[in-house]
Amino acid sequence: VLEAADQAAVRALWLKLGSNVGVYTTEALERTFLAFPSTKTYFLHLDLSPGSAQVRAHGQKVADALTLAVDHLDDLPGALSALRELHAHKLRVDPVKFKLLVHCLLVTLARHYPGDFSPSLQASLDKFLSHVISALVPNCH
Ligand code: ZNH
Repeated sequence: VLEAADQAAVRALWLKLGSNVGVYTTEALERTFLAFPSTKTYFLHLDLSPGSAQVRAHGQKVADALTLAVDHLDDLPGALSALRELHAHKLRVDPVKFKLLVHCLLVTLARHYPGDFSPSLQASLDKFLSHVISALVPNCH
């Protein structure tokens, strides 16, 4: 479980992001597809062109899952168990790909919140997102 100071930092940032979490996860997805094209293979059934409404809709779903995680920092594996099943068994996403998306999300947030993005906020967010990955990927360590 995330330490109290990390939890507080993540909750405070999430409050600040407000209803824009979906905007940033969408930008993170677009960056992931550009920087790591192998991640696109999971989304061949979607329109991946810049500004695509389908990518935005998917970005919002990922955002909602992250917000759910922020609301359940004491039990991420429980909160994300259905999504873990989905990604492991149905979508069969390579565990490595989660780190690529998380990397792009950190870059996106650093770009939009440069004043907030201290080394310690980066560290807290990185821990939070590592916990999310651990909850989503069976045996990822
Ligand atoms: Zn994922 C889907 C979340 C990562 C791939 N996802 C999904 C969803 C969600 C999510 C919420 C929706 C579900 C339903 O609908 O039910 N993811 C998520 C998160 C993360 C992720 C939170 C991290 C952090 N994914 C991921 C990755 C990949 C993926 C990395 C690859 C690369 N997903 C996916 C797919 C899908 C999903 C393919 C399906 C889509 C459609 O629409 O089809």
